[in-house]
Formats: sequence, structure tokens, C-alpha cells
Amino acid sequence: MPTFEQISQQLDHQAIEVPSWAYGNSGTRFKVFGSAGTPRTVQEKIADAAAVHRFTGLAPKVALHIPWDKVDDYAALTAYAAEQGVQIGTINSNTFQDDDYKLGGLTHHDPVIRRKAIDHHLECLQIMDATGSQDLKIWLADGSNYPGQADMRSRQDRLAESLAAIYAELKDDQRLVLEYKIFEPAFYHTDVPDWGTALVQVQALGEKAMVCLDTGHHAPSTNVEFIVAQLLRLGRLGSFDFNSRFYADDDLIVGSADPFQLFRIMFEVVRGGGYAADSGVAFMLDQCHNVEKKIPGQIRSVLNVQEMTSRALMVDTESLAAAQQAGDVLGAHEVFMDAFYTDVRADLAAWRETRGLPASPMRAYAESGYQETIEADRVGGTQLSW
Ligand code: LRH
Ligand code: MN
Ligand code: MN
Repeated sequence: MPTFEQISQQLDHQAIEVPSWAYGNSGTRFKVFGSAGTPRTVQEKIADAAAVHRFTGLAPKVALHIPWDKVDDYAALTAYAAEQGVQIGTINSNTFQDDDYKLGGLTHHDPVIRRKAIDHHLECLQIMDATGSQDLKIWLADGSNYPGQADMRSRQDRLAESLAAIYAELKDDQRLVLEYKIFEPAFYHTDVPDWGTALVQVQALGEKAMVCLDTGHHAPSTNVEFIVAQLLRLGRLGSFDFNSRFYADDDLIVGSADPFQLFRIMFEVVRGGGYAADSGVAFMLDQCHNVEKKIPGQIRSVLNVQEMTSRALMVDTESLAAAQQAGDVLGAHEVFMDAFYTDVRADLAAWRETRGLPASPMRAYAESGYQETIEADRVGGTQLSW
């Protein structure tokens, strides 16, 4: 098995994009809890994201969600982010909170609503021009609750048309990334429920259209790393929304519910070339911190990804291939598990110190006084939700 030393240089380029909404208040349909220090402005969200990057060196970009993060001047916001030491990353559209979209957005039977949803995406593209963002990420709440409520087939056709209208406006260096989700908020059918549907839709668009894999958006027992392997094989894995789940789309800290799954995913990412610095795969978090503190929640998350990436890089691929080729079932499995069971925490702490980072970002954050400062300063105004 390679030593940590042998793989450590490959950790240098790791970058994980954090979501602006992780710093806002969030909850369930039962209750959204407030918490001291929660941002009241988009700028405060960006400042918190920048803190995550300062303590970990892992999170140079923050993704925005429109209209949650709507401002008048995106060039100024971009400059503000740069002052804080981060960049604005993916722009996420949102067609799930306006009454007009009750029965759908890009798939809606009414051309007037469809046009409104398309125009919202064109507005997102303009924002991307100002922020220098590469990706427009589209997740649709579109679907239906009752059999017979909607014509699923024509909705696919309308989706294709709407996406084509958006795709036509992309600049050469911009991408459209389509995210699928099995259910919720629609409970009977969803218009982009799975990777197959997302793939069919993006393949019809062209080279600049990709699939986003949110780890919480599958049926229980789905082999998510298989999907990773397949999308990479086809050159269509655009991004991840990392989080973890016990039941449905729980949006918990990545690597908390099932570290082994995260390891298996990162192994397939490495195996399929998705970890190369120029692979084009964007590694994002999509999480909410309902009961824990948000900034430490994000720090924990990026560290979990780094830890499982290190272990995935340590798989002895030569021995693995030899055992597989020999039909040595348990031998191959053992090679794989050896890397998974390797504790790299002390090595990572030392690695951080050689790069001028705190050995323990969690402890350094707790001792930094940042949390106390924002809790004292951010009084008055309205805390942001998501
Ligand atoms: C949908 C989703 C999608 C949204 C985000 C807030 O469940 O995963 O990525 O943009 O949550
Ligand atoms: Mn998501
Ligand atoms: Mn989700």
C-alpha cells in the first residue's frame, strides 16, 4: 500500500466548494431554529465561508443560490469575496419557492410560467458573467403528487425545450449542470428523478451540459459509486453535492452517516480520473446545519472529504488489479479494505502544519474567537434562512 507520504502531494490541489445556504438558518417543515451569529446578509455568509477556507485551506469557493443570495451589484460582491480570500463558484437557480411554480417551472403546461422559469435561468447566466462562475446548476422541484395529475411524457418534452433555450445562451466557458432527485417535494413523480433521465437530457443538449450527483438524492441501497463510475466513464459528471443521509434527503454532514460510502465514492472518482486538477468535476457540499453550529459543521465536512480522499488515494491499485485478475475475491476485497481502515488523521495534522495550516482546524476555530465575535456583532437585522 502507498504510504501517506507518497500520496500527500495529491492532496495539495483539493478544493471543495461550500454552499452559501449552509450558513443560514435551516430546519425541517416542523421548525427552523435561529442561532446566534447567523448571517444577515450575503456578505456575512461569504465571510463565514472564507473562515472555513482560512482554517482548512480546502474551501476556496462559495456557491450562491438565486434569489436567496440576490444582490444589486454582483461585481461588487465578487470583489468582496476576493477581499475575504474566496471566489464565487456555482450559481444555483431556484424555481421552487414562487407560487407560480406550484405545478412546475421548466416543465409547466402553461407557456407563460415556462417562459418565466427560463428567464430566471437567463438571469442566473448574467450573474455568472459578473461573478466569473463556470456552472449554472439546475435542480427542479417539478413533479406531481397524484397519478393522472400531469402528463409525464409531455413534461419531458417541455423540459428538453426549456433546457435547450437556456443552454443556447451559455458562453463557451460556462456549463449547465442538471441535478436529479428521486422525490420531494413531489411525491408521485419527479421530472428529473434519476441519473438516467438527467443524462438523457444533458446528452441532448451538448458538450457543455453535465450531471450533478447529490449523494442524498437516491433510493436507499442505491450503489452511488457505480453511478459515479458510469458518469465519469461517459464524461458527464459535472459536480457533486456532498452530504449524508440516514433516510431521505437529510443533508447531514458528509461522511457522518456512512464514511465507507464516501470512501467508495472517492475511490471511483480517483479511479475514473475525476480527481485530477483539470477533471472538470466540481466537488460541492449541499448541507444544512439545523442543530449544530454552522461554521464548525462546514469545517468538519471538508475535513471528512479530505480524510476519505486520502484513504482512497492509498488503495494499492496494483495489488488490487492483480487480485481481481487472479479471481481472488477476498484478496481483492482485503486490499480495498486495508486502505479504508488506515487512520490518516495524525498524518493529515502534520501535513497541514507543513502548509501553514492549523493541525486541528476544528480546535483552531474554537479557540480563534471568530464564533464569539460574530455572535456579539451580528445582533439586530434579520437572520437569513437558507
Ligand atoms: C434539492 C437540493 C438542490 C437545491 C438545494 C438547496 O434538494 O439538493 O441542490 O439547490 O437542495
Ligand atoms: Mn443538492
Ligand atoms: Mn437535496
